[in-house]
Amino acid sequence: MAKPAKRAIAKKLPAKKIVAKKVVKAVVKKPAIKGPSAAQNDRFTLYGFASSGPTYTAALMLSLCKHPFSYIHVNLREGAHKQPDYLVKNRYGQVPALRDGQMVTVQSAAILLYLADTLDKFTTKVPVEKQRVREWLFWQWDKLSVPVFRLRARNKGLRQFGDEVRIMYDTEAKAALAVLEQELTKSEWVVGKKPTVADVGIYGVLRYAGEASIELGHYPHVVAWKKKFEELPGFATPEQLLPMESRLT
Ligand SMILES: N[C@@H](CCC(=O)N[C@@H](CS)C(=O)NCC(=O)O)C(=O)O
Repeated sequence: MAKPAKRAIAKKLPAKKIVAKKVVKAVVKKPAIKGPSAAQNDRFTLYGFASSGPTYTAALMLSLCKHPFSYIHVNLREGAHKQPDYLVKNRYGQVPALRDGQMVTVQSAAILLYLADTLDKFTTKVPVEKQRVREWLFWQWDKLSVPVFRLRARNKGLRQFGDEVRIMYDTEAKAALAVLEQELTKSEWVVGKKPTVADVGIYGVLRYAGEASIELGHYPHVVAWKKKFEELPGFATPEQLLPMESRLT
């Protein structure tokens, strides 16, 4: 009686071994599927300049989306942004520009909207919210970016204008901050309950408020929002994201 039972067990063993091998193979393959593939690594190339706020905005979005990107340093000081090989990428002769495969897209707010759509991150499916996000990005460039970046450029010695103009930009920046402060008393993020590219775009400007001699302490909701934004996974500073030379993935 004992012998046939032993034979039956012996016969089943090889079959069990094959199953076990297959399981091991599947486990080994999993991380390769989840991690960034070579194609993902190669996908985006950002052209920019280390101290450029709009370049930081685009790099920050890629970082928040945890998407690797190559970085090409465009030497603004040597006029590289006005050379034919760069003007083919950005007809406006400015940084940043973002290459996604064969396509190059420019204007940082448009880059944010493009990345939000293509990566399906920092966006919303609610049509009215989607429209609000666009409104805030247009507002940001119209009312916030211009005074903040002009004041910063003056402090850095990159632009010269007198006190009258400085006061005008300062007043404009304060008026814009009052609008944002008011909005953030009603809503946790700029649009709705989750961060969107509206937050990314506005943060990309207010990061430089100090360098523009703009005191954010007068706007407590803006300060709280800024702190919360800096705690988002993938957040990184301009210094962490933008080197002074090109960097390939
Ligand atoms: N609206 C543009 C502004 C870009 C911009 O002002 N870039 C600056 C560097 S921060 C630049 O390239 N300046 C050189 C120039 O305008 O000739 C954007 O958002 O991309």
